[in-house]
Amino acid sequence: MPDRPSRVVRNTATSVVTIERFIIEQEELHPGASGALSGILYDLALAAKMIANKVRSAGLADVLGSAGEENVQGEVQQKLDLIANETIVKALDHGGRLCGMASEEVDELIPIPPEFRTGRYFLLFDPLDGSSNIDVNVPVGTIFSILPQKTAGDRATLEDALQPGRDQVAAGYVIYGSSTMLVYSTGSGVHGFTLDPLLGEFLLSHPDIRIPEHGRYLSVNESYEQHWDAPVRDLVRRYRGLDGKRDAMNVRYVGSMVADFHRNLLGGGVFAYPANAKAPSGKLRLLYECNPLAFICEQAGGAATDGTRRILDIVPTRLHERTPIYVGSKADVDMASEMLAAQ
Ligand code: P6P
Repeated sequence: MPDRPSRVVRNTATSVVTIERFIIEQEELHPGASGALSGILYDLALAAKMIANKVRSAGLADVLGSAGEENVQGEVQQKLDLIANETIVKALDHGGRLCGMASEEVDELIPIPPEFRTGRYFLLFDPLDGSSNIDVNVPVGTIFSILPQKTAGDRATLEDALQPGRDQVAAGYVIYGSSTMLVYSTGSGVHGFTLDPLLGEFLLSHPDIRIPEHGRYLSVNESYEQHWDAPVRDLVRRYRGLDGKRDAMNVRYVGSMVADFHRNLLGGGVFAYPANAKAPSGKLRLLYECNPLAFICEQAGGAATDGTRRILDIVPTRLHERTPIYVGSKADVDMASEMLAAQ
């Protein structure tokens, strides 16, 4: 058996590496890998390209505006939400690698059709996060989380979905911004790929992303200030340098979690969506928004808390449950834990 490389060596300045090549190289570092996880990642990359095409032409193809229906979140579904949801389901339901899926847009578990083989992974996703921004051309994103199946049957049950985030085997997101990027981790660092629209290929552009220990940016919606508890207000004042205890952070908030998170991942910062009197559990969903981004952030050297617990240690009880979240540069998230734990 030829010696297996312990890591892949390349000149990141000149090497052209497609996401497919990268996935294969990563799989080769795990001798026992079956290739199923690689197959899921390939299919997610395909779905991302298809969604990117729709998002890019949204202003032209009359897919703007709401579909007039309400999803489980009680939000008016955007047409692109539905298209993105269907794209992911159809790209992944027949590969024989999943035992089931769950989506922000669907109340219940999404079963694998009876005519298809199943596998031992469970996929959760937010097909188009920030979709309320679509009509005004603010970047939106897709977020995904992959869990190992826990139950013995060939189809998932709710128990397979309700696992703490620390059990994820992979997580990632796609940001449909000035360029389309796919960022993911399988537990061996965080890697970013930029879509070359002419080639139709995701190319490795950001190998081994690390988030700075101290952040420049604060992403929080301060219009909720009057609804926050006093410790949260004190924390945000601290982040903004208003109590003289630290340098002021630059406030950057576009109202699209993937866009705000991505900027902070690359430049350093903290994204905060605290609980407030109108949303006592916060707004963002644990399973398919907070867990995957917390996994990515920790893999990049950052941290994520709900104020008192590590996000990845929260044991879910409901598919669409929400949680407060402070995620980003470790020193800044630790500050949140220190100031809020006392509350
Ligand atoms: P608010 C978009 O609707 C979303 O789910 C996230 O992408 C975003 O960070 C958040 O809600 C914005 O919420 O209350 O500040 O408008």
